[in-house]
Amino acid sequence: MNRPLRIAAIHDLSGFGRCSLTVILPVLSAMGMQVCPVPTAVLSTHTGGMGEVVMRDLTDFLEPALDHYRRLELAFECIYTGFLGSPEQISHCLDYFRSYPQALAVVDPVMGDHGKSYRTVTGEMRGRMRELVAVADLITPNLTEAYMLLGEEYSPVPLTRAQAKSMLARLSELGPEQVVITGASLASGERMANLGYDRGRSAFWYVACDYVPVSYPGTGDLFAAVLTGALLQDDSLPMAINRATRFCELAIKTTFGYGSDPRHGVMLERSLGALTQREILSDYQLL
Ligand code: PXL
Repeated sequence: MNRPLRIAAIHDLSGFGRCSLTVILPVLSAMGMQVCPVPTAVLSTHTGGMGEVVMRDLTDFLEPALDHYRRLELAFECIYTGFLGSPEQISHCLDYFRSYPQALAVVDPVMGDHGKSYRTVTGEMRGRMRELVAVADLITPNLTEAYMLLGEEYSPVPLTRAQAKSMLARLSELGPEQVVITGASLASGERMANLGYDRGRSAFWYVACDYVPVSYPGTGDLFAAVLTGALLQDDSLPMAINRATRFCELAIKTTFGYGSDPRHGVMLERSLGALTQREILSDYQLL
């Protein structure tokens, strides 16, 4: 193929605060891929603590945009969904996945964090998110979203290896061959780790990272974008988790070092160059 891999990224566009499309576009471009943004909503900022947000829902944009791409006979190697503005958008995302059955189907089930739902996410959306997960090849919930998808109450108690494996396997039973849970603590002492499962290989992994006592919005989007880019570059799942974890750690520690307002997100601009390197990373562990 004499063109870069092409990804349709169905996420919101938040003007300030470095999340969703404003991090996904630069990350995947730096990794050598062409991202075609399909915005689900336009917001003045993300919804994490910056007061009254100005939001324009773009539900009625998704389907006509897909029709246009079909008329153009555009090919996509990956369809990647994230923050959605309304329950109907889930049906539209399903149409994108159906229209490109050969494309890698990545669902980041963006619904909440730290045990709570984001304010724009309704009960209906939480329920219907399983329909998207059912058709995904890969899902990337954080721990809060993993509990939501399983219909279980959130618990911040560190997971034993057996509990972590069970969660990953049960999420995979909802549909996806590959599952990655971000931001889990393990009872064996890892305060912050990303966990992965590849059903085809019956293999579980984790990559631990340094704990930083500040939480930045958009790091889940950053992680999922690097992970997707790495898989599209033919990294194995543990290598891709490794790459995404190390990059997020770099961006987070850089930002923490500057002491900037956490609500402004991570200083991606200072870290992006690292993504152009493609050395094999192999400091993942078997879970
Ligand atoms: O990073 C997740 C995210 C995406 N989009 C919007 C958000 C958030 C998290 O707060 O508010 C609009």
